[in-house]
Amino acid sequence: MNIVVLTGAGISAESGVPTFRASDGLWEGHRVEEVATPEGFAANPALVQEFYNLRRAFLSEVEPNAAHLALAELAARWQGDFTLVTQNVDDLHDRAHQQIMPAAGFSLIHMHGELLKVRCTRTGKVMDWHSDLQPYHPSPFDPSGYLRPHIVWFGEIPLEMAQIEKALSECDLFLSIGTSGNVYPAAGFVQLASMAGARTVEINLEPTVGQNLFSEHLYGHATEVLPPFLATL
Ligand code: BV8
Repeated sequence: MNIVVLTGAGISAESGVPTFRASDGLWEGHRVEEVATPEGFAANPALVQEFYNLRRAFLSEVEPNAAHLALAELAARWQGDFTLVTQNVDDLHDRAHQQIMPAAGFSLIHMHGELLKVRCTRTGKVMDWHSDLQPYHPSPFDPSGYLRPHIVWFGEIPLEMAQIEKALSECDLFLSIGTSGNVYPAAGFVQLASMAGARTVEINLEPTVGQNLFSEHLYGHATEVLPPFLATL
């Protein structure tokens, strides 16, 4: 039995990490185009680096919640392949699976990158990074390169797509947890899982735009509805 789980900002909401699509369409006070696109970074690197510096620093103030931990408990006892794909750039899943070790066959994929990693603009090399980046932060990998957040911006290609698509083509169960289903290609994963014949479940605070693509639905706060549901698996 192979499972693919897709998570979004909603699974981190109860840890205190703001979700993205607040009603005013702004993202922590900024328009997405300004702070989450290569063009925005080129136009105003100081604004974009500061936007990510603040979010990177905030991680030290938050902890994994019961939903992250329930997924870690499932991964510890899961017999088949368990692919956890997150759109989130926080490290809350990583910390949950460090607290509760997963069984073999587990993979955690950050398809939109990670706040605690940076990338050289010339060599593409990635390294762990926990402090601030300056607007034009010299790269240790190449004198003509700079360090940018290791984040997939709009218009950029998400990470590990081949691995994700392979897992979806072989999965028996697909859970989508805490995502509004606005952003592609993640929002299309449920269709790939369905084509593979998987059981698909939408688990979210409220129905999403893609609700009809799922065979089952479970609505409520992730920390309340996820642990009892995962216990049935
Ligand atoms: C790509 C990193 C080509 C940045 C992010 C027109 C139509 C369709 C598509 C497009 C289009 N124009 C452009 C596109 C493509 C574009 C896209 O989809 N745009 C959308 C906005 C229309 N996509 C891209 O550009 C992607 N790249 O397409 O490349 C390609 C594709 C495939 C193969 C080859 C080439 C790149 C997208 C990545 C952008 N980067 N993040 C950063 O984080 O700083 S996306 C960003 O949104 C975050 O990663 C976030 O995770 C993601 C999705 O948001 P959600 O996680 O869903 O968060 P949201 O706030 O929206 O929803 C939270 C949900 O939780 C809500 O439903 C809420 O009800 C629920 N909730 C809240 N509290 C709780 C809860 N649920 C449970 N419990 C709770 N307590």
